[in-house]
Amino acid sequence: MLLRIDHVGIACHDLEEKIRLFQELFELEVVAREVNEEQGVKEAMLRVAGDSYIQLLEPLSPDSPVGRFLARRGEGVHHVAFGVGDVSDAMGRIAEKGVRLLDEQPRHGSMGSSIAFLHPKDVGGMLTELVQAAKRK
Ligand code: V0V
Ligand code: CO
Repeated sequence: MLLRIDHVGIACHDLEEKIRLFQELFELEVVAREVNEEQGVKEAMLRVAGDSYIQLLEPLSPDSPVGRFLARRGEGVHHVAFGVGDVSDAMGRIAEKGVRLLDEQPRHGSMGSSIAFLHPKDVGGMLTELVQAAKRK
């Protein structure tokens, strides 16, 4: 069902500062940036290799998933995202196993992807995202 680790999402207070840190430490390049109002984040994707990325996330407000996470736990790993071929199919198969889906429908994600989240309490404490990449043109 899973094709790869698509990205690891890192919550931070200052996106520009953390972009500089990851560029400097690991010589990564920013390949996309986006403000995603629905998810309450400003984010940047830094390519590690192939289709795997570090996603840096700054909250748009304290009352958002990443804002609440920062207040409670501070900066650090926020979620792990797995690449799947068909996100709706994967959501159905995982929900059948009793895992709570945080999204009823796939939503818009970074770089034109379709995404859905699984409840961390049902995945060993790991907030999990499923990602169907946009079709290449
Ligand atoms: C909360 N919990 C976490 C967690 N956030 N555990 C692991 N990792 C996290 N990131 C724990 C929390 O400590 C509680 O445990 C429990 O889950 C329930 O939390 P809650 O009180 O309901 O906290 P909320 O209201 O902040 O909601 C948490 C969830 C929320 C996960 C339900 O953050 C959510 O819906 N997230 C999905 C959307 C999202 O995260 N978007 C931002 C990334 P205790 O204390 O009860 O033990 S956007 C993105 O990745 C994009 C756009 C992309 O990839 O393209
Ligand atoms: Co993500």
